[in-house]
Amino acid sequence: MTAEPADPDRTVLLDIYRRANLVYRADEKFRAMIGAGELQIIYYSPRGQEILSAALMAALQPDDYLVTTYRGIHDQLAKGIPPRELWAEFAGKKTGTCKGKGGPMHITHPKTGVMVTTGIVGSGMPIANGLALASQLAGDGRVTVVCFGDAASNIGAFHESLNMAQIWRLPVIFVCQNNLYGEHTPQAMSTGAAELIDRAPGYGIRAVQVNGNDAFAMHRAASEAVAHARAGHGPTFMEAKTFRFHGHLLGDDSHYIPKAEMQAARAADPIPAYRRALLERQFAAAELDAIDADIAAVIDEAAAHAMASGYPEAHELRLDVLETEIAA
Ligand SMILES: Cc1ncc(C[n+]2csc(CCOP(=O)(O)OP(=O)(O)O)c2C)c(N)n1
Ligand SMILES: [Mg+2]
Repeated sequence: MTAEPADPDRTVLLDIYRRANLVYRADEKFRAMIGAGELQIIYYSPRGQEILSAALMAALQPDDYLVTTYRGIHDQLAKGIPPRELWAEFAGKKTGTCKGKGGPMHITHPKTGVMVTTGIVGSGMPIANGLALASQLAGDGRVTVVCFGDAASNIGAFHESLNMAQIWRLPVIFVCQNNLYGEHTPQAMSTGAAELIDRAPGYGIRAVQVNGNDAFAMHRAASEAVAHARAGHGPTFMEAKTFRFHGHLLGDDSHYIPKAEMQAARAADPIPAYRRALLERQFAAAELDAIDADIAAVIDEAAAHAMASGYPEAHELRLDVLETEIAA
């Protein structure tokens, strides 16, 4: 008989709770503000994928690298980007991570290891290999995580990157957040393989399939992949199953998702499920409520700060592009 794997330490469990609920609150606030006309942006809700990112990022060190996609607000917040700076960048304000000139598609914050956010599907993986190669050459012990979707696993760069990472034993973790849809197309219509993990053996790469909505399983799988990479053993391909509750972008009526599938996913909502799991482990409801209240205040303040900040000036347009600035 195999023993049940041990839970992470209680501080880690609370850390995951905090990160996941930070994403949850931020998303609620973004949707409320956009709905009220206070913010005019194209918005991609991470609702449903919060636990996956929170458990993944809690397994990393703060200076480990992350590359993610423009639907990656859950990854960015869970990795540690200060909500104020993230919010301001979403709103195009000069107090943002990229001084308001990158916007939601290009969130970058090297101080918290968020090195690249890209809108080009599948393009993050070769970049992650480059970051991991730099760490390997420098011997700095960092691990690079790259997040992407199920549909991105059909892009050529995915296949080239897995192959190269394995040849060079790069300290990189390829995290495929399989939410079963790419834009408005179900996985089965775009992908020959029924299970994405089945693509990995062709490259000889270590591979693991996990329920990304299960914080315990996700944190365990991520910790093992991190330990493998840090020990110099090379990359992991991780297929983390999840679901998105608001379709591809806000305003999407999700008509292409069978109603029963959506209902089942919502009934298994990972946010309340994780809270229940913590209560079953004798965490006090009051302690979790206090974290929720603190997060709500942090998000409200971040949003107010962003809205009160100014836009970049016209003369700043060509600054921050090259190391040596071009005179305006
Ligand atoms: C190279 C490229 N092709 C197409 C698009 C348009 N596009 C944006 S998101 C998307 C689907 C992405 O799906 P998936 O990889 O599953 O990620 P998810 O959004 O579900 O997390 C597509 C085709 C793009 N941005 N880049
Ligand atoms: Mg997808």
